Amino acid sequence: MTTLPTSDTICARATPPGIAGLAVIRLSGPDAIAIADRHINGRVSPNEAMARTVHQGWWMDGDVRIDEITYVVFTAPKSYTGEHVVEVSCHGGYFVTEQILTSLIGDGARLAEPGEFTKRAFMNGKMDLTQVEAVADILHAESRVGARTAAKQLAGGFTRRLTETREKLIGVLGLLELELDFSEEDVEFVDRTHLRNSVQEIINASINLAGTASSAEVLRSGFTCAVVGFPNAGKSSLFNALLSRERAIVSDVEGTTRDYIEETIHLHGFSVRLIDTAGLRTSSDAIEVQGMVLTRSIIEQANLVVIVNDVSQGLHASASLVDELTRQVGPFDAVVVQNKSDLLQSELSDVGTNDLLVSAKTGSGIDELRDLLYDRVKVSAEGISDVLVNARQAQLLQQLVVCLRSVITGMDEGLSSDYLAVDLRAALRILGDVTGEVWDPDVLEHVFSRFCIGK
Ligand SMILES: Nc1nc2c(ncn2[C@@H]2O[C@H](COP(=O)(O)OP(=O)(O)O)[C@@H](O)[C@H]2O)c(=O)[nH]1
Ligand SMILES: [Mg+2]
Repeated sequence: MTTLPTSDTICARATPPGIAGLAVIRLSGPDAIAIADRHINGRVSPNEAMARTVHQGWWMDGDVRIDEITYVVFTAPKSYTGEHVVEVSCHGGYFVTEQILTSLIGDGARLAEPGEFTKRAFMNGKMDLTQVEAVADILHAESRVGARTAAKQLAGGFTRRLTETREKLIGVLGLLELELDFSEEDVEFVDRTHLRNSVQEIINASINLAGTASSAEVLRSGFTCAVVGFPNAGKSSLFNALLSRERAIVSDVEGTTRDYIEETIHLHGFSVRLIDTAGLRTSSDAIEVQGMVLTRSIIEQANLVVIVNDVSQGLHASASLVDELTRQVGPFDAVVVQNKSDLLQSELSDVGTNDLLVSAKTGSGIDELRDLLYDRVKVSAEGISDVLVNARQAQLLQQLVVCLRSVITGMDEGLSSDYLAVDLRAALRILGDVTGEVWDPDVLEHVFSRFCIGK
């Protein structure tokens, strides 16, 4: 792998600023231990401290005691970054951490850029790009399942799969190259059916994996559910009922919700972004019209649309709205919720088993609606085991499939092994792009843009 020399020593607060029990400050680079040594006064100094054990001491600024701390020294290459690292735990709070950082900078350390510790870990071969991406996913995970899956990926789940694929491809390439060595004799001693099957297996696995990208996005960013309907259907009331608090204004004045309101609820470890939208109707009010335009774009981006129907107006009172929206934004995944069931004088004769009768006012049917949402989120996250495929990886997997399909077509057309080898080598290069073996500065910048300072 190409590495960049990292001659300087970086420092940052690894925990968020503010009042807290503890804060952690990280120092990484060739001078990390020497710099820490100048400021830590304890029974054991950082220079003498046994690596990866906790020591106690005082952080000093000249003769002034700044804070009582504990610290751990990690000597290169056995550290997160692969360099000398010192991690200092001090008391949380703005001023202590600020003074410690100031003394580090005064001694020649530089404040780290976002993600710079992890970037050094990547450059020093401590992790591949899929693991770097897993770190970002762990930091941002919007669901318990997402965090767990990202942890599996950090542990090398994706790396192992890619290594297996690479080994298979190298095996196929090796056989073809063997054939090339004997090309004079015009023999084809490699069993083409076997090769074809091996390549096809990789194609199938890559298609499946690339196909999990949208599920992974749900685990990474949460499931988006838009609450949509005619004015006064009870959208804001239903939104509040799902949140279990009065968040949106409820009123029988049509057009009350003009903007959209967003809140997150948690369903058994999944987070669901609920969006209460402006009611859809013909209006001449400019702000209300803008709200309706927004609603349409929200529908386009939502994983699920909950159509709130005022059942007192009839079971199918919102059918025209669904038709109109489908015409405007194309097909979308929706469930119809029959609200205001408390207003029904008698049982509805034509109520179907799929009709969800609720009352945002009395709370009846709300638990069933939550269960339904949970089922939908669960389904949308299916197929995920140990990898959270992101857009960058999905795109590369698709390119891999194109290359390998061309190998299969070549075999079917009876192309000679040197032609097939060209596509196989291209496929291997793509695998290298996934793991970041060959990296592009723009790709790295994109990957690290999701990191915070101190990671
Ligand atoms: N009886 C009854 N009234 C409801 C129910 N849900 C909402 N409402 C009433 O319907 C009116 C419009 O509610 P709101 O939530 O603002 O509707 P939105 O315009 O769709 O957001 C208000 O007067 C609510 O009190 C319900 O389940 N039962
Ligand atoms: Mg409303």
